[in-house]
Amino acid sequence: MLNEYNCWLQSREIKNESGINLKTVSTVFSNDALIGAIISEQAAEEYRLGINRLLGFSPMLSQYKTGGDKAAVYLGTIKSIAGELKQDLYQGSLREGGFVIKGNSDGLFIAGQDECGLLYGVFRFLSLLAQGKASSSMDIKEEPASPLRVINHWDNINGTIERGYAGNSIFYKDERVDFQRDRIKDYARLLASVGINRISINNVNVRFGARFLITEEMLPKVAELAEIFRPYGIKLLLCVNFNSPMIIGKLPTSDPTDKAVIEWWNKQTEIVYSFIPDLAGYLIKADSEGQPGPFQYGKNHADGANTFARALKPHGGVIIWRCFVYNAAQDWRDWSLDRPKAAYDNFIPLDGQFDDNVILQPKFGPLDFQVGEPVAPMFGAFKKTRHIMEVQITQEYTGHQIDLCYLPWVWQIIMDFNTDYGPNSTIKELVGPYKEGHSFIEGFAGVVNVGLDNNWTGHTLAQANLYGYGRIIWDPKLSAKDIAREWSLLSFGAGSTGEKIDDILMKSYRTYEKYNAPFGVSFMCSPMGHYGPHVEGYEFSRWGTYHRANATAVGVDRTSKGTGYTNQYSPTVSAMLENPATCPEENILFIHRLRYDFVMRNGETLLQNIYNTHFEGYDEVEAMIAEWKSLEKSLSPEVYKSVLSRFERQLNNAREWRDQINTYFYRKTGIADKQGRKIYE
Ligand code: GCV
Repeated sequence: MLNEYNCWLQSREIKNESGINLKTVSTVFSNDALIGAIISEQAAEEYRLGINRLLGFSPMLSQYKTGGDKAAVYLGTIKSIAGELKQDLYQGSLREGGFVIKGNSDGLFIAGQDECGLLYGVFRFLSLLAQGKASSSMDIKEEPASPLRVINHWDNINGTIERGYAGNSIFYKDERVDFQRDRIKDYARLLASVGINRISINNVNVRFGARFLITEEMLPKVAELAEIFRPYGIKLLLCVNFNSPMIIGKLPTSDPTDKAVIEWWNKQTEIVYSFIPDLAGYLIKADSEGQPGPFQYGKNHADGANTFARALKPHGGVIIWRCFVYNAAQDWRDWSLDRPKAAYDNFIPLDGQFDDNVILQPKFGPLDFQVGEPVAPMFGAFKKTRHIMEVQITQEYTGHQIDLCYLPWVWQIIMDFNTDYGPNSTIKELVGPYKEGHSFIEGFAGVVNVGLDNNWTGHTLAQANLYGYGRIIWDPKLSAKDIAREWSLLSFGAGSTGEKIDDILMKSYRTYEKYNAPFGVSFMCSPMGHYGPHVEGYEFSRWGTYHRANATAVGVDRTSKGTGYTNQYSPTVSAMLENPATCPEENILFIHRLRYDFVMRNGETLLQNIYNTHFEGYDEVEAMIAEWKSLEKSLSPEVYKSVLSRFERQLNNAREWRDQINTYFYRKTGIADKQGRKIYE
């Protein structure tokens, strides 16, 4: 039965049906690189732990010696195995982190392109073994689509987590870096097992004591964290405050073009690297929601980013620069301003002006992780700028890990989105290493959903979102269904329980979407908290998040006749979105302002569709609860009860959404539900 803490790395005494004797293992490492050796050692240790976890015995590991005893399994790099054992596993070169798993009459070879590749190869082998898919004739070659596979923590130094729903921070407590070593190591293992290779450990809103993480006083503890993640091939990123030269350095300005400021960043960065020589770099939120940035000095974001880039360059570091830059003091009376246009307007004109170690990080959608948002127009449009895509694994707008919402579902939709800038320009086809003149998306950053809760994610089934994030950014061609199946097999084992659970997962996104704000209209949620409905909670606020519903119509016209947002896309995508008949219906109110009597593709009016989806959403939660209840006997009481209690809260939430949304539109229009279902006055 599921041990929640272990997530998808369950202990499970399975039968070894692979046909391979997994007991004797030779390690064929070339120990020429220090960090490489640490990672290879960890890979071998993970093999030992994994076999023990799955088969209940500890294999014998020994270093390969020419003329020594034959082993059943060999762990190394493609190069070291070719050199020592004359096994030609792969000709050519895989990407960093790639691996080969191959069985032949000489044994089973798990070989990385590099040491991280070996580590990932070991984890993939263990995963396949646990899924009953390992065999003595395996012949697998894999390489990650995304070079940068990043986790972002929004953890605060006081131990709270911005938009965190699974307990307090695993990194901080009481204004200091404070963690349980074992727990961090277990976390690093979970992340590495799905291929994560970068982690930012503090909130992008860098406030209070967190502003001093880059000082000699705090760096020793940060370096301890780096040391725990290092054997797992995961490098740290630190979020920094743009005003650090003033806050820490006591300079009169933080103007990124000022000589003293540039000098300050160079020196401070040297100090940082003296503690963590393999730091991946910095991550920054500038000119955004109260965070300082270059605009305050009349400078643009290339001026800002390049100063950081030049301080990091001598150390091999990068600056990841967020594109969540918009005017957060808007006037609802003004229909001409349109927040979703801001990121494109601020960054696309700078394409080509960033140094080669600047990586931009726009959110996947133009607004803010809303349900039913289209993919942002800057993807496919950048030609000379390195960039990655930000998504939320944490469920800020998707139910706070109280409501079930399986996110790989929407990530698959994102991956399939065709930017239509020439051939092969779907998002999944654009994911890959940067090459100038091409729009390659170098990877992803996922705002993570973990905290100190024993099951890491609050809702046990939300573990599937963390797992799925790693899997889909490694291989964007994987479907949400494949991932759900893998995850449930690993977590619950073979059999109908896991199958039913992945079936529940697969329905959950659409169900959530149905009872939420209708058809991509966005921001009908409660202000600040973002859980539950408050239909006009943001309607007269300063945040630029309006739906503008009146008695006849709802939505914002973002076509070329309206705010002109659709002009930011390639001509074919723009034309597709502009036409209500071709615009995806899940985004239709994001792009169009429609009358309630607009007839949708199923022949029903928009208003009737709003009613229908909200009734259906609630009913579907009830059905999921019934399905969950049918699993009681096959689950541990702890897991069964904790998930059930969340489903019960979800049902209340769905009821509030259903009734408040339906009543709101009924009051606006005076038009009743065709089917006569209960809508409150
Ligand atoms: C970290 C949204 C969230 C904020 C978050 C911000 C961001 O507005 O509500 O909590 O701040 O996005 O992505 O920077």
